[in-house]
Amino acid sequence: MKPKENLYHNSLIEEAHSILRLNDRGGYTVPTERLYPYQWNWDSAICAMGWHHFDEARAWNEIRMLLKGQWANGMLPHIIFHQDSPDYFPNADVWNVPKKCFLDKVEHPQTSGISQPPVLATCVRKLQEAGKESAINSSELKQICMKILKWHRWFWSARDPENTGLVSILHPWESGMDNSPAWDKSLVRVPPTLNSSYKRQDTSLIDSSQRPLQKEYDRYLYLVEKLREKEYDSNKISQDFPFRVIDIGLNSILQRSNLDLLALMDQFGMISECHELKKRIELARDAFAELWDPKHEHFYNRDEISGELIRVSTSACFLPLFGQLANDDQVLRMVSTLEKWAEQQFLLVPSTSPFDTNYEPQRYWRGPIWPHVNWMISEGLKEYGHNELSKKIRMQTLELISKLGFHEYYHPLGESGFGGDSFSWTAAVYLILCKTG
Ligand code: 9WN
Repeated sequence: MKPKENLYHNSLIEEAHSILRLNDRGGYTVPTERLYPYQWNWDSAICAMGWHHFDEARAWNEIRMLLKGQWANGMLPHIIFHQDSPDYFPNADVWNVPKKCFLDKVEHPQTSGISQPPVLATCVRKLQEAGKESAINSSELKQICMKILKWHRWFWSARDPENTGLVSILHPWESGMDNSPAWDKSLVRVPPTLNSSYKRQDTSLIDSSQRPLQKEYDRYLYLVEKLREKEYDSNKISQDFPFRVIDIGLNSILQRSNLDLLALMDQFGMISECHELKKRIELARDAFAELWDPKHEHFYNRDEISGELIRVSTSACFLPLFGQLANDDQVLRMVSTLEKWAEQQFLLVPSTSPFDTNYEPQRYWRGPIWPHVNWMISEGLKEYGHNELSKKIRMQTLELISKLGFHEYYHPLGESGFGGDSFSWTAAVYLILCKTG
């Protein structure tokens, strides 16, 4: 690794700026060239925070462009296809979202039909706190908050119709941690697609040892076909839908975003909206107790069809720290698990526990480190007063990026970077972590 003083090197900061500019497609940022040629939901929210370090106006444009994809029912899709590209599968034609889903039937960009972890409200709050008064006026900010609340309401109603406090995902892509071994057992219920002629593009761009297996893609596609058949309408998607999981990562991020949205709306005196948010925050807080396994002293995901906890330890299981959802004892247990991993020379935080039988240090979400997940865990630890571990994660992330470059994900032994390069949210996280005290 390079000596520590190089971590904040001006040339790296410049490089991070250049990557965001390189991936700018006129108001929105693609995650990386070719591999991901559209606007992705949670990538974009993180990128806005990166942009904010050197171009506030551009940061707000990122958010405006993202919100252009919002559906009439409030859902904010995981991909917005602002323009066509031959490089990605599945494209807008495969999703084939009916026009009736959109508010504006003419101008609305094509989108996918599922969502992604809703980190946007947290990013908007960070922008507002760090920004100049002039960068956005309060009436527009209020409108942005209303749109985000509409999205969160969609999660509450479409993905938690029984009002339990926890929302489900209906596709591994909705978790943003697509190929996590946490979904393996639940995916067994999902049959493969009957479409044998589709062509994946990812493995022609990236070594297949770093990407999901074909059997997983066949199931991802089956789920898209099923959702498309039901026109993405939650009233038509019956209880026998074959994949229904409580993703602890998405639920933690949603809780954190609810807290941040509450703080923003409180500034505007939006009393009834604040009341609604507070109720939901309380409900989720109580429901989270069910995701804690006292025997293993660990938070876990839950399969909604079997009702069982999914006892696979992943980086998402530490995100209750970010959502301020853990009690003191749970925080101590999480800290001690992370310290145990670190003692064994693993850099933090591997996406799957290095002690899990499914651990694969270079395959998608089955082991490698993702910088934006580290940012969230490090933030959470700091808020709980675990400054040393928070700082360790921050410094290790900066070291990885400065030593290996701006990759999509990294080997937990710090040997190499994988996936796409010149990666936008890695550049954004570098800028965020450089400025974090
Ligand atoms: C499917 C863009 C996205 C991220 C996800 C990551 C990956 C897409 C893919 O890339 O997912 O949405 O094709 O693999 O898993 O978190 O938002 O960076």
